Amino acid sequence: MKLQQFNSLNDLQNSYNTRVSQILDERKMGKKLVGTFCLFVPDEIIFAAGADRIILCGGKDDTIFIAEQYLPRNICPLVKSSFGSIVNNGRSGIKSCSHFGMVDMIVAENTCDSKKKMYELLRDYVSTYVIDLPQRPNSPEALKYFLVELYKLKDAMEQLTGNNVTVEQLKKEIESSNETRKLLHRLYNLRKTDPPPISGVDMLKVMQKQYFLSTEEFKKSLRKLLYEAKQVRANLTHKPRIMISGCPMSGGNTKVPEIIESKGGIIVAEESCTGTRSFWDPVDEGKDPMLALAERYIKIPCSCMSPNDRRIDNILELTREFEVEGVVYYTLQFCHGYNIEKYRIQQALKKAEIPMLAIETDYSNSDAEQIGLRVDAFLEMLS
Ligand code: BJ8
Repeated sequence: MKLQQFNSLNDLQNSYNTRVSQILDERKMGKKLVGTFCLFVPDEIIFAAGADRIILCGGKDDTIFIAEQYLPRNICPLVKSSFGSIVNNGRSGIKSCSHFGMVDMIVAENTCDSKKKMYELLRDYVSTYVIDLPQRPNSPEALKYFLVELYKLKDAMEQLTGNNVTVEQLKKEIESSNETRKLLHRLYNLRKTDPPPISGVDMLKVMQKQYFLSTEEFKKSLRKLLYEAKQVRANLTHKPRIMISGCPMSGGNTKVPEIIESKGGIIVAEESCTGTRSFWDPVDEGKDPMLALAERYIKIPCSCMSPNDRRIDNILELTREFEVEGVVYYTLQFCHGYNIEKYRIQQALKKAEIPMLAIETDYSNSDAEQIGLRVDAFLEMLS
């Protein structure tokens, strides 16, 4: 299935300049822009304070060499690419995306070691606020602690914007984000058919825009895409149904899904932060909004959490729901959390009789051929 089949996808692909102009206009009107790197930062609080937000996770190779002047080489490419883009702004011949230089504040989070140490360096370039994320999600103390952290974030956002975050505004933003989550569920439901109407590469490109566009623009695109995807008449060719599980694939990084689909597989779901983890659970609209946010966000099964059995349960549930025939376990080089979790996940999948292929890679293309050979063999085994 090619990107050009959906006009809405073309619009999404071409949305960069429009979004940058929108931010420039907002800034002229005094609106603040917050940069984020992670799903644990609740957008709802940022929006309720009247600020806009944009994701700063880098998925491109070209700023990594800049980051390596400051950071060790043996940390994950996502951290290096992001840091390189921010530090680079206006300093070298490499052209970073301009939105990296537009944020008034970064709201970061203590997750993996690479990220949290990188944030310490970022402070020299842009105001950086870090949420202290408790990492034992099942303990009641952790929830209480996280709730206090979210109240502190609310205070920081009020200070940044000069606006009060009201309960009404929070509820409105929660409803709006839940609406996005519902639209994404509807889109993912279409992928349960055989074959699905949308390729995994296309779906990833949609997901990479989730935290880049404003929520209204993103929802508009999702509605259009849903309409178009429902019109697709599926041909009857079955392809091996693959789920990707692991590290996020930030904007610019589509290497592995492209290889899988060029070799004849079809990706039907992504258990990742550029997939189901970002929208699967809604925020409870019947509760106090701050508590409901804390409860929802602390449950995100990132590998920084311990224990993280919730992630294994989710993976197994997704394999059943999407009738997955094989899992490609994707880790970025030097991402220890996801790399170590691979063992238990492989054991769980083995028990469920679902084959798994582990791929560890970076943002370069130097290993593309070798990955292609391994994917070929994996798909052949599945068919
Ligand atoms: S909630 S996955 S977005 S932290 S790949 S930087 S984990 S060493 S991106 Fe993440 Fe939030 Fe977790 Fe999601 Fe570290 Fe691994 Fe790099 Fe990672």
